[in-house]
Amino acid sequence: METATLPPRLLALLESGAPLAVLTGAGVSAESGLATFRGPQGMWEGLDPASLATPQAFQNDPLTVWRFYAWRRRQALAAEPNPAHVALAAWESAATGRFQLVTQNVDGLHERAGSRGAIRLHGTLWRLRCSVDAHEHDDFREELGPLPPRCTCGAPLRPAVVWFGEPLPTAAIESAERAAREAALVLVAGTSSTVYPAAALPRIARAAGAYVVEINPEATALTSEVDLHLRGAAGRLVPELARHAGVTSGSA
Ligand code: BV8
Repeated sequence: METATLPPRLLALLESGAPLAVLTGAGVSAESGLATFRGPQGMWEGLDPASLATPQAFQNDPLTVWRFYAWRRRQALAAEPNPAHVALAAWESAATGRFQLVTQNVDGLHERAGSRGAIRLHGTLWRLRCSVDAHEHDDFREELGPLPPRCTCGAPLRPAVVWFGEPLPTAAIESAERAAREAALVLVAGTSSTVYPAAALPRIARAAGAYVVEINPEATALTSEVDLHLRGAAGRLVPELARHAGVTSGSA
């Protein structure tokens, strides 16, 4: 469906500035050239990222996991925020009502586009933490020398991301669930809706009465449960929805 023929209920929610929550996944960074997790290309040297994004992988082979994340950082540094990131940052600035961005992405592109209050469910590539006591370190710099870099306590440092099998930061998931419950409109963009507990958020919102719109060129595990599936790229559809909400700056 083109956004020119949006359902009246969605247009009313966009134009009224009703409380809005936006959940993004790796697909929102696809048009910036970053590989998605479950894309056809497999993310890294044919390895399954999910097999690398685990504490066990890090324990078994910290060097390979570090090389994976160093590659992810180089990819993210070479990427630019695309119109979806820019429109969401402009929307957050222009919103008169509640606007909450919740992202599963760790690439930092939302922040580089200007988003200030994004809830980062899965952490960030751009901070490190001790693999023993989890205290966070300064942002990563490539010239740290031999991989894996070591904490002052001697333990290997790790990226400050949430790996599979690890709990999400309590504050992040609780505030994301609250935003989902309080939203009148939820946009779910660029996610296969396969990773929990993030994938539960649109369902929490819908159960609380929200109108849920999915933005994705493909059908996903969520598609049968949303009010509207806008089949297409986030880089085109998110700015168009922002324009309907009266967001004029940024790429909207
Ligand atoms: C936990 C950080 C418990 C690292 C990531 C039920 C409840 C709770 C947990 C589970 C559960 N069932 C299973 C679990 C376990 C697991 C899980 O969900 N497994 C799945 C695979 C079945 N969950 C966990 O382990 C979570 N932890 O629950 O802990 C606990 C509690 C207490 C104590 C101990 C333990 C942790 C999950 C977080 C894992 N970390 N990332 C890193 O990034 O390296 S997840 C990783 O997947 C990324 O963050 C990624 O964003 C995320 C989700 O993937 P998507 O973003 O959706 O990306 P994907 O490639 O799948 O899809 C891209 C989509 O974009 C596609 O649909 C495509 O069509 C679309 N697209 C492409 N181009 C575009 C586009 N869309 C729009 N525009 C385009 N241009």
